[in-house]
Amino acid sequence: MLDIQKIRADFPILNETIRGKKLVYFDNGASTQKPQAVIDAEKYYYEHQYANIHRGVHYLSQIGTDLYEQVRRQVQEFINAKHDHEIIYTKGTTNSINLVAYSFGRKFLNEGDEIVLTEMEHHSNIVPWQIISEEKKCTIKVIPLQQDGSISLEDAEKLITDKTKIVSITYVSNALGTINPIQEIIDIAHKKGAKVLVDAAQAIQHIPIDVQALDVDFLVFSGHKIYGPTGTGILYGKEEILNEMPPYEGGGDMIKTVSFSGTTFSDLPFKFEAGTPNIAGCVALGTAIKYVQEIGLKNIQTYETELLQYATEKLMQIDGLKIYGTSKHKSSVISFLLDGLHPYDVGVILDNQGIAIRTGHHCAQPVMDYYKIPGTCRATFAMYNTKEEVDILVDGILKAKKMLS
Ligand code: C6P
Repeated sequence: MLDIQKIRADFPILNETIRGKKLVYFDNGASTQKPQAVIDAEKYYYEHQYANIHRGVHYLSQIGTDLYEQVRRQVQEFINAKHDHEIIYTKGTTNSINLVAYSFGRKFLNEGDEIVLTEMEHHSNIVPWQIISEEKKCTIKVIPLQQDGSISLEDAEKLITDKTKIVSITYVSNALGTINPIQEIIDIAHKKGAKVLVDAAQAIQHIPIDVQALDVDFLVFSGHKIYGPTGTGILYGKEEILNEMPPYEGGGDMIKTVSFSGTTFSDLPFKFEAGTPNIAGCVALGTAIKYVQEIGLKNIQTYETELLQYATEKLMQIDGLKIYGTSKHKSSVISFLLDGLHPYDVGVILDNQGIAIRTGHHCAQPVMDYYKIPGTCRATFAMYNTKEEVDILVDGILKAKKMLS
């Protein structure tokens, strides 16, 4: 059982008043709010420990390096990676996927190869593959959506073939909340000799993940969606594959020797970490992960599932409201439309009541095309949200309906 009031007290922003109303924050899919401990960790680092890392012999540089590397081991433990050098720091999910698309693509993709995605992917898991596939003359195959927002394993079996080099799939759809059967997809792909990237941007904060149990080849996520700072992210990759991949960016920290006759590259993980990173952000990401671990992802998942069920039941009682994404396996996302009303107008009226939701295509335009809609209103839940807040959302929606109809 979570002590929600205790958790809420850790997040200073939840006490804010927005347009005269108490903030109800349901835009957690876009980014989660930060607990005081994370804010303090970043501040403390700048106030007391700051220097550049991996360079200096001096005390502060060594402290910074130790903290930064300690968080790498913490992430390793969090997702149960075999080695800490399989954890690459990035700027976020988008950056991680681009790194894999270009680096893996440059080495392993050839003309006629196929890349398999799903119709529910975020643009960040579509566009990098389009760019590299054009360069390498590869084909992208798309596992289609079904009406409830899920994909079928029969379709996956048909589309993943001997020609497939990589399957890149989201664990949880940001637009629909669907939890994909990633274990089954990984097994299908591996049987065909294909690698698998799992986009865990919307999963890492909700679902316990064990990369070794999944046997996944790459897993990516953003720090800012798991209560950590913006500009931080992780790429997990299996050692043997990362070792084969060429560097993505060149610069300081990723080399062993440089001369004009040739350069040799660092070993993992530094080969993929060119330039001065977001040191303070990474240190605070460690604090965010510790915060989540102390509460327990299983506890968080149980609570959020209960909240999702409550919200789904309440919202379905509103006349003219349609939920998009009704798969049996869902995470805490509710995308909806009100009959005849534009999502933007609904979002503005909710905002006037202090309720933050996201409206639009959620960077998943193919999903909107599938349903032939311009976008949705999207409420996404985190561990600090409550049933009372869901009731406020329901009242807000009823008010929006009245004002706009
Ligand atoms: N989705 C949303 O409101 P970045 O921006 O790099 O941290 O994450 C990109 C990304 C990749 N994959 C999925 C499944 C995502 O949900 C996101 C980010 C946010 O839904 C912002 S568009």
